[in-house]
Amino acid sequence: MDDTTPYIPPKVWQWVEESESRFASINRPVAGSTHDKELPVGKHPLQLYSLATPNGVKVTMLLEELLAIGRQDAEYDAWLINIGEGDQFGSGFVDINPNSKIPAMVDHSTTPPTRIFESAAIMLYLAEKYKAFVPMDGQERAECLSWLFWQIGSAPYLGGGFGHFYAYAPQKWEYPINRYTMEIKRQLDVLDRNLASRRYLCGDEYNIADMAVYSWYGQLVLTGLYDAKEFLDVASYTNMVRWATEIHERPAVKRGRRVNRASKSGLAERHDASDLDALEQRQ
Ligand SMILES: N[C@@H](CCC(=O)N[C@@H](CS)C(=O)NCC(=O)O)C(=O)O
Repeated sequence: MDDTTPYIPPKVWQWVEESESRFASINRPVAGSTHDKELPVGKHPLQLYSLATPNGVKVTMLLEELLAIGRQDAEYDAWLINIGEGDQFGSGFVDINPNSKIPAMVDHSTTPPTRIFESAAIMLYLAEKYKAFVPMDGQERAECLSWLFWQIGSAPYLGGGFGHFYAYAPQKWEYPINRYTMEIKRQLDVLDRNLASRRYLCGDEYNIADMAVYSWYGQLVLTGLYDAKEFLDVASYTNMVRWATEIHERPAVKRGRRVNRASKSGLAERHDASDLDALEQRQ
């Protein structure tokens, strides 16, 4: 790309395979599978196919929280889907998520098995199945679903917008960085103002909305997602930092963050609670 020549869009867009972007090997303008690959199935009814990105971590956080409150029937197998290698385009994965994105889950306790894709749909499915971490009626439920859906609508501006142009794009372009920074700082302010008078997003109870929002915005302010803590002046969102820190330190959240993480501090695959126990003991 020559930055000095203004881009004039052609009449009809044509796909020219990128070479510069770090996502060049996975970006495509069409859906569907690229290769045949069956998904493995483990011993538990719940089979998760995912990766420890913020969208993946939300679900493993919830599963670990369910286990922590004694729901042993929430035991699960978590299989690694390496999106950098194109695993999301394998035929077995596309069968359970035609949108080719992690996370996706299959519940084999139903006949036929139930497939669920989209992280918030998976969270709601699990929270309703186990009747935990979601208010079942009234204003509390409306508030929880509002913040849960807020996360799904807002995070693409953070990941696909701000994160992409600030951290991943081949060059730093001022126009998109300004545009998305403006929006992300507005979103952080939305959260910070809400948390000024509430312990959790919906009030006194921790629920799936906190888990979903923490996985993106909590990790942004605490762990340096996109290495943008200073640029975004995250420390100024004091209520956010207080809320995120409390969630970050929960034992189940620490466990959830380690699942489907192919590094020394994590587990590429998880098939039993003892897998995480062993990892925790080693560190
Ligand atoms: N709205 C979806 C977004 C899922 C998503 O964007 N997943 C990313 C990883 S964080 C992915 O699988 N990307 C692979 C690709 O785009 O090919 C959800 O909440 O589940």
